[in-house]
Formats: sequence, C-alpha cells, structure tokens
Amino acid sequence: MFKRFNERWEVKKITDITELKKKAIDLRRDTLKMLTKAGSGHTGGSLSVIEIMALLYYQRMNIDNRDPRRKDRDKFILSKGHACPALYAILADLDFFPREELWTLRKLGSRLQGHPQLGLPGVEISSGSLGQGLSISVGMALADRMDDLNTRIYCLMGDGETNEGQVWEAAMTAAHYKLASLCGIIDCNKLQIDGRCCEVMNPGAHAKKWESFRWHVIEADGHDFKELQNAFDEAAAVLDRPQMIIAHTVKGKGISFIENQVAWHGIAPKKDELNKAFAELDKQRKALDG
Ligand SMILES: Cc1ncc(C[n+]2csc(CCOP(=O)(O)OP(=O)(O)O)c2C)c(N)n1
Repeated sequence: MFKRFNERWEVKKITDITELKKKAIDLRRDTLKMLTKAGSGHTGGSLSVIEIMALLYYQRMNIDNRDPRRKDRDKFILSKGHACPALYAILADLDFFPREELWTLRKLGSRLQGHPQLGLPGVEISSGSLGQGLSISVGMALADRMDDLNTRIYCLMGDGETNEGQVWEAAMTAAHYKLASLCGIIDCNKLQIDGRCCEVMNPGAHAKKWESFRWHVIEADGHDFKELQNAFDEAAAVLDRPQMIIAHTVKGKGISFIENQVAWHGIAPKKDELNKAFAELDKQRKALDG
C-alpha cells in the first residue's frame, strides 16, 4: 500500500529538477480538478504555492505516511489555510490518504474541507483564520527542542496574511528564543483577497522587517526549484536564529488567464475553464518531455 523510498522515512524523494517540474504540473492538474468539482475555493493562492510545497514535501522533509504523527517528523504548517487544495494534492500523492478522497473537497462530511482540519492524515493544524500559523510553529519548535528532537518546522504564510498583528508577536518570540529549527516562508504573490497588498494594507519591505526582528532573511523566486533549493540549503545552515524565505511568486501561476488576477482569489474554474487550463498544462508537460 505504501510507497517505500528509504529505510527511515516513507517519503518519495525527487532530486531531479525536471522531475520536480513535472510533479508541479501534475499537482496543478489535481488542484484545479478538485476546485472545479467542488465548485468553489481558492484557486489563485493554491497555484502560487505549488513549487514551494513540492520542494519541501518531495525533497526536504522527513515525513512518514505510515505514521503521520511520528514525533520526530518535520512539520509543515500551512498558515494560509485557504491554499489547502495544493496540500491535499500532495498528501494524496504521497499516500497519506486515498486519492479518490480528493474529489470530495468541500463536500459535507468530507475530511477535505475548504480549510484544513486536524483529522486528515498529514495535516498538522486546523488553519484558515490567518495569522495564527507562525505562533503555532513557534510552539512546535520550542516543544521539539525541549524533547531534544532534531526536527525542522516550516511555516508557509501569505504576504497579505502578514497584515495580522499576531504574526509579529510570533516573529519576536521566535527570535528571542533563537529558534533555528524554524523556517518561515512568505508566498509573496503581491495580491490578497480584494486587491494588491500594497493598496489594501502596505506591508512595506518584507526583508527589512524580518531582519529587524532578527531573522535570517533569504529572497528567492518561488517558482524556480534551483533557487528554492539554494534558499532552503542556506536556511538549514543557520544555527542561531529563525529563517524567513521571501518567495516571490505569481498568484494563479501556470494558467495564463488566472495569473495575477485578483478575481481568481476565491473562485473555482468552471468546466470549460478547466479544459482550457488542462490544455495549457499539457503544453508545459510536452515542453518538458522535449
Ligand atoms: C483572520 C482572517 N481574516 C480574514 C480572512 C479572509 N481572507 C481569506 S484569504 C485572505 C487574503 C489573504 O491574502 P494572502 O495571505 O496574500 O493570500 P494569497 O493572496 O496568497 O491567497 C483573507 C483576508 C481570513 N481567512 N482570516
């Protein structure tokens, strides 16, 4: 039933960048299909996080689909919970739960709700109320340190999400406790629910802010696997403070008519739009196959 990849951790590792790119295309397909079947959900912000999450899940994290709550696992906190279709696509692909369940997204009684809920294997926290994930991550990093566990905690937030004051309490706490096992990522797609971040509530310069909070800051193209690899390598080498990767992304990445459109924040593709999107993804796949 489970895919076996190495002795210690039951995780499918993909090191080849072309293979990762192919995986990203497959994940976009599943994400879009899920949303279309549900008839609602967050398309733009699910598509912008695909490469970041694919790199973590397929290459970096120690996780175990036979024992999702295993104590010494690395933890991924999807603080921008509305992007959960991307998370579900990955967890199903990694056999944390049956793939058929993907098509129950947002249905009554489904374990795959419009925001992640504890109870679905692989989901670390119930999220959706923005601003809370980093505080929870701080708690997890402190707890794992107390238990002498050599784990990494990854927390993915939206750039709009950083409007929440609680984020900055967590930022201060993580630096105070020198939580070097904590790596935050901001999906910096420059849009949020109803407009451009700089117009709704301008967060200013992300990098300078996190640096002033005594985090190690790294900027990267959030769709470029090589840059992301380098960013996560650099982060892992930091031993005295938390790290923040500011990942520059495009909301709706991969589908021309969804990219950079605020209107696609909280709607799902209709059937004909899904077909158009699939045609674009097929083209991208062919280009990779050479
Ligand atoms: C506490 C809270 N306030 C408001 C919302 C409604 N909301 C859902 S998504 C969103 C925009 C978030 O923007 P961003 O973090 O940039 O996400 P992305 O654009 O990447 O989808 C808002 C305000 C929420 N989920 N939680």
